[in-house]
Amino acid sequence: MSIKKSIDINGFKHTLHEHESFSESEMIVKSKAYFKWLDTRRSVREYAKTPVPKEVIENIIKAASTAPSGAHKQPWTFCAISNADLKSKIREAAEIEERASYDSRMSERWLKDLAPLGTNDVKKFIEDAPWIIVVFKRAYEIEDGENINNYYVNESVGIASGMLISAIHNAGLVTLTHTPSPMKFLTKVLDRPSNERPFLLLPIGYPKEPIYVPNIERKGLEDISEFYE
Ligand code: IYR
Repeated sequence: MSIKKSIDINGFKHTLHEHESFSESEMIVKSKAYFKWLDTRRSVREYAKTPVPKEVIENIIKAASTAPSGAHKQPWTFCAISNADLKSKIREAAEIEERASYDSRMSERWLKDLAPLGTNDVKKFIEDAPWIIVVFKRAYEIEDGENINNYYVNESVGIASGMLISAIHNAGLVTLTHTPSPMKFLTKVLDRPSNERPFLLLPIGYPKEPIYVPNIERKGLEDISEFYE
């Protein structure tokens, strides 16, 4: 019997998916290599001003956009900024919020938890990195003047952001998840529509050289998992 290239399920077209699977030993080798490679990723706070081709950023965004999303609504917009004036405006506005946060809005405990990571209110990376991507979540779509809510927006955009970070690492570049709070200024500076809310800001580029990162360790498997066999 020949396998059909496409079939109808409940009135909707479904296409034959050519899935590639591996032997158990190949799976073990591949999954271990992938972990080892992801484990070399580090958040970097100081960037070289070396340019990165726009095509790389386009590919990284396309990789992120393969993320699954609630009802496949793809509730994200990735704003990629290399324009120096805009980056300066964003840095200035981010630092106003961050100064207020570090000076009075964040608790003593929070500041103590961040101390080993060396974060502060100075966000030089926003200007130094050749690109920044501001990820916006699309809370709803506007169709025929009506607001139509998207589904599982935080989950969807969170997954896409994780995939974006992996794609950046795969390109041999570095990033950092910057979360200025509140982030409303990004809507204004980037002139985004009312259905979009800023989610995350990621500088993208090469690390400044030499670069040092905090001497921190990841939790072990026994601390992050429970197996029910
Ligand atoms: N939003 C601030 C503070 C900050 C908060 C956490 I939680 C971090 O892991 C890192 C920083 C900032 O972006 O600096």
